[in-house]
Amino acid sequence: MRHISPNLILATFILVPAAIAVTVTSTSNPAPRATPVEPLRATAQIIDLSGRTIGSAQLTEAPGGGVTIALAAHSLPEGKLAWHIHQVGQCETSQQFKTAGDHFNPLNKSHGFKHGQGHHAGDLPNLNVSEAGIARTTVTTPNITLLPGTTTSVMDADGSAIIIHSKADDYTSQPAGDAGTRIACAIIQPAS
Ligand SMILES: [Cu+2]
Repeated sequence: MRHISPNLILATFILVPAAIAVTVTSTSNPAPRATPVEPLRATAQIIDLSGRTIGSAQLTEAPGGGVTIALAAHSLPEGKLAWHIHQVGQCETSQQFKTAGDHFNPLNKSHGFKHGQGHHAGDLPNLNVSEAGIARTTVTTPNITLLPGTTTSVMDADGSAIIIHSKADDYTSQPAGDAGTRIACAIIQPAS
């Protein structure tokens, strides 16, 4: 007959309930997990020079940085058109959208993807507008953020706007790519 140490028996009684207690504790109180964070979002309603809504853009902070802009608009002239993020969140039809200011350029670069000292944070690749006047695009620009308090944030004190122009951006001419007049405007606002 094997001799069982009284100490081992005692240890079993003490340690087993302790192990159960630990298990119960860890189940009811799981290790802290990263709280699922909703990506930052913004929205922008696009108006033309008569003040009529012709589309919208949805902006979403991209997981790897930057902002994805999904734009859909109609009643635009066919062809390639410039569009940019401009400095100020104002779309005044009576001012031909000029109060939206220049291109969003917090890093003081030159304009244009083809410029040696380019490009503005607000620069975007030209929009393709169909024969029916419809533009639909989704682009991710690494050059801006929706995170307030960041240098390249379009959600700054005076806001920002998306402007669509009457001509294509040549990606080199200063200060705005020889892109013609401003034909549509959208104030970027936090999505509710
Ligand atoms: Cu512009």
